[in-house]
Amino acid sequence: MRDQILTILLENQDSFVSGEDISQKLGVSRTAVWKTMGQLKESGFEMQSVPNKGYRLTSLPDKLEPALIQHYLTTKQFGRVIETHVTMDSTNTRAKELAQDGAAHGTLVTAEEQKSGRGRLGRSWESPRSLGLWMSLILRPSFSPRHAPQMTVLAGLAVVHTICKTTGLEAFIKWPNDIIVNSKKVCGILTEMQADLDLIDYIVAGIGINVNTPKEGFPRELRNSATSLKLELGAHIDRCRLSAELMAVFEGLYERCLAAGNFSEILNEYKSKCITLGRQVRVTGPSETFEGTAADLTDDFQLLVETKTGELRGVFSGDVSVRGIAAYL
Ligand code: BT5
Repeated sequence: MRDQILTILLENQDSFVSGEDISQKLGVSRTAVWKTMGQLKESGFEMQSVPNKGYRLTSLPDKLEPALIQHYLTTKQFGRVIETHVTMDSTNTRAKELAQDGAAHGTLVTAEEQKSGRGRLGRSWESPRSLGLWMSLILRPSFSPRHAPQMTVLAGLAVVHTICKTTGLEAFIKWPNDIIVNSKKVCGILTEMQADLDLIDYIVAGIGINVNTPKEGFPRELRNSATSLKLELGAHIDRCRLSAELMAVFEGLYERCLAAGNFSEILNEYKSKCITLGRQVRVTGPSETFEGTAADLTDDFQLLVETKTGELRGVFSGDVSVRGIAAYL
């Protein structure tokens, strides 16, 4: 009922809604409406309540509220089911649990704070409370598991477009999973998959965006390589709007590729936003490290690196540091 009442208030922000109207619409008592208004006020929603007129929202809290996100949502499936948490170990871990239990394609898990946010290869992801978008999206695509890495590609491109649309900042992809603004990392992506030989059960696309983090919100060792949208823009950003926009852009790209039956559909768009191309890179693999110039991306988004001897080497995944970006000097 709380979310239903909140939705009514959000849809009528310019006018008053009477307690009577709400109780009739939802088939609940006036006392129940009144109690819920009290709960909403306690969770940070400010409102005017005027006798004989009713209630009107005057300000919204800086919280990832499902009803708020859904108020801005324009998607068919992405983000239509949302599970929000204040504190979590990792939204990816929770999303995998939900996916195992049959959660629908497009289900979104968010947290205000992650205690054990995960990066790739066992690394950790700093996820301070109320300052970022720490979210995991469950996808059940019907294509072959060999295309699973392309979900990182889609997520990356979606983040870049969303940042540009909502803030005007220019963001780039550091292949394969970092998003960069003004040479610093603003977002990381961790895609995990459950599949058998030729069928994907689910993919969890974990996205962490530093939204309103102040400089001192990052541990000292990350201050030269990490940034937030607020630090770059100089203005506070509404995380609910940002997440709804991200869902819309992500779904749009996903559907385009699904309709085209391939991912080359977005290859050129991706290349134009890929900051890695044409730069000096250092590739750190499980058994060796080598340097070269990032020459191109193949149709399946492999990075082609030209070594000093002129050899062209394909890199599927792994750690690629780009000289001049995110503190690789
Ligand atoms: C990533 O790994 O960049 C993937 C991060 C994915 C985080 C999301 S949040 C929602 C979901 N739930 C999770 O548990 N994870 C996902 P990687 O490329 O391995 O980069 C990790 C490295 O980035 C760390 O070793 C640090 O150097 C740096 N780092 C950690 N936290 C950061 C932050 N908040 N901003 C920028 N850099 C950070």
